[in-house]
Amino acid sequence: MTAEYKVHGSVAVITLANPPVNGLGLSTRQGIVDGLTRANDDAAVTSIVITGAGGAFSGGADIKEFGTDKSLQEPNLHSVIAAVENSAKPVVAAIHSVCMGGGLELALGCHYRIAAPGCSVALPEVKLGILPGAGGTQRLPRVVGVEAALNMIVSGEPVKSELIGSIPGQKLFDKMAASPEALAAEALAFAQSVADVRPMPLVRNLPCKHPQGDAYFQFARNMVKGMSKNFPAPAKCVDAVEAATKKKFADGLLFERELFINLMWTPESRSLRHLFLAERAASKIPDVPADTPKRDIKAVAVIGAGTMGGGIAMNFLNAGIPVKMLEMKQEALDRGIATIKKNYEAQVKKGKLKQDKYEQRMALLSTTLDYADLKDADLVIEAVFEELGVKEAVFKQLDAVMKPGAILASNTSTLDVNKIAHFTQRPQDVVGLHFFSPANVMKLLEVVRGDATAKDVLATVMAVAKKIRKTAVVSGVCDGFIGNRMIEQYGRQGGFLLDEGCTPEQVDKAMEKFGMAMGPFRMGDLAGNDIGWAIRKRRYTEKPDMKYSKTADLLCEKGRFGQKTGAGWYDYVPGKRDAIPNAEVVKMIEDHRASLGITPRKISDEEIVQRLVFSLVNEAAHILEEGIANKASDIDVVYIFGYGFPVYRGGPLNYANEVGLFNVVQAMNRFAKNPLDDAAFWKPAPLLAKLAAEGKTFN
Ligand code: T1G
Repeated sequence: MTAEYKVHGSVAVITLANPPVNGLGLSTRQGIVDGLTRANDDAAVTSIVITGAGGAFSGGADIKEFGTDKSLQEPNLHSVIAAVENSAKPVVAAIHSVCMGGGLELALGCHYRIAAPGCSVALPEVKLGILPGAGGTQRLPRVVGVEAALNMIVSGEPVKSELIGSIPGQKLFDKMAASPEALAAEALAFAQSVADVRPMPLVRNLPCKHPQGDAYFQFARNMVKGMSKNFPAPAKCVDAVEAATKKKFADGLLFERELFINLMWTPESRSLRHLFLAERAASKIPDVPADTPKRDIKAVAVIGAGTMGGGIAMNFLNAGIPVKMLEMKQEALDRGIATIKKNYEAQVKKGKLKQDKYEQRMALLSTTLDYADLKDADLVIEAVFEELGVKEAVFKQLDAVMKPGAILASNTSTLDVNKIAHFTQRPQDVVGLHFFSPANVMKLLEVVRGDATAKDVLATVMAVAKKIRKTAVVSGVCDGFIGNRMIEQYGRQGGFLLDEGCTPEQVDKAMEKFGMAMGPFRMGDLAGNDIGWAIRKRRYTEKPDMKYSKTADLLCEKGRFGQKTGAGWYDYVPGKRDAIPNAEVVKMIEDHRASLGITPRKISDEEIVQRLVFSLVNEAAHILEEGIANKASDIDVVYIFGYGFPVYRGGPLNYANEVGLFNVVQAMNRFAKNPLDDAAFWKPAPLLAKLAAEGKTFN
């Protein structure tokens, strides 16, 4: 049982003990009910305390149980809370650290609540595409008021216990403990003090009204419209809280339950729950145990003060880690520092960063022109020109000066990390840290594991990633690692679609309607079309049989590299990001098409989306087969956090699972028959073909 029972004097204490956050899984729920029965059957017991072991009161329902029979098995959370409310002896919730979701709902079912300061209190269900499903939408408004409750439920954001406890008229807590350390003793004393109080208070019996109900909820509905574009849950949260003001408690509870169950089965909620677990699973490397000793990273060096180097440095400064930046020339350093200052000053101006914090961060930054000054850094990251010869010179210098045990990382986005590692005498200390531009903003970090990379180096950089608030995914060594290798196929399909009859705008609009933050051509204009051009030039010699549309080359030959040249697939007004279609570009595409003797055809948005997204899926299946990615969910994390794939679709592989892998393969077989496409590419990867044939999904 993952709930412990112990009697202290006349108080029975039920302690939730289901690490890591006391998720209210079946055995924990059963343990609570059993503890309540024992306490009520024991004449020596006059009151009951429920609390949580370790670092949480409870993080809510056990997300890992969702979709399994266990999550439906009695006692479900409603039954547990009913058992609490029906207890003949008062039940006190002793809350600390984390009290979220079903954990807060359990506490709201208790007769009393005592909280330690510093506890994060939330109903975050909306972040999983659902809503509080065990009475939270009906009870919370009764103790903190309708508006405060709706704000908490629709935002899903945590509020500190001492803040809620200090708002006049809010009765979420009956008592605030002096400190987390004092909570246990104060809870016992408080439980004894209420042992004989009758009738015992129940939140469900409190009134729940809003003086201008209709007007307020109309306002609330308007407010959530924006966030509800692709997510049904926020609007249902409003409906549920409104029901608390209009229905009897029992009816409100039934209404909430109905909304909860309907939302649980939406693809959006499945995607969000998938991503919640996928993001956390990404930090686990199959053959690197969680307790692998990590190297101490107290000081970092960054080589290159350009856009990437400056952004990378900011991540560490933001985490309070000193950074020494090296460049070849003072003016490059000066430019780099100026850019960092400009970024911080913009944040200060927007009120996102306090002046003193800005100054503290800048104080952690130093610069040098001399490699010898880097020798004491624990981690050095190079972000120099993307050319193997340049990397070789840098890593040979590093190998000569860095102290033993320093981690040498390359920010390369495509070059072979194994080759880079063997420019040094310490390949075991070399790893790829592929940041995504802008490096101080994008959450994704591809950790590229070389053949020789030591396990403790991997464990260390994964821990550092968490410290600098990055979502890290481990990739093996291949051209383009995970994200860029897949995006190359995505880009190829975009080019073929232009040859076959689409305009850039049509493709972009179809993909943005699908939910991509940006279509492929707007994205090319943002990143710089010359980057793809350089890769294709390499491909033309390395892989002469790899088929590409030539339109992108024609565009680059006109110097239309994108926003940085003021024109790419689209035109741009200086200082603005709006993509303005350009008639000459469209004509260039039409002329090129005509030169190939292609008669343009009308291509549906559905075909555009399928060819672009399924190209990601097929390449991802190869990446999984080759062991470049450890698991399918890692690839979804890469695309959500690095490429603007829509969160509500859960990532390309989750989306393929939703479509059905059999249907994906069927579509690919159709594309393979298109003479203007790349039939060889559309041969389903063996893993994908196998899963589809067996009616299975990516894990
Ligand atoms: N169930 C199961 N495991 C959970 C969990 C949960 N609710 N919350 C966290 N974990 C695991 C997580 O997977 C990871 O596991 C470890 O804990 C540390 O997580 C009826 C139905 C609690 C603030 O949405 O917001 O109640 O990877 O890295 O940064 O209305 O986790 O180590 O194996 O995030 O310290 C509502 C979600 C559920 C809370 C801790 N509750 N969790 O943050 O650690 S739905 C939530 C969080 C519900 C009822 C409904 C955070 C945290 P592993 P972590 P952290």
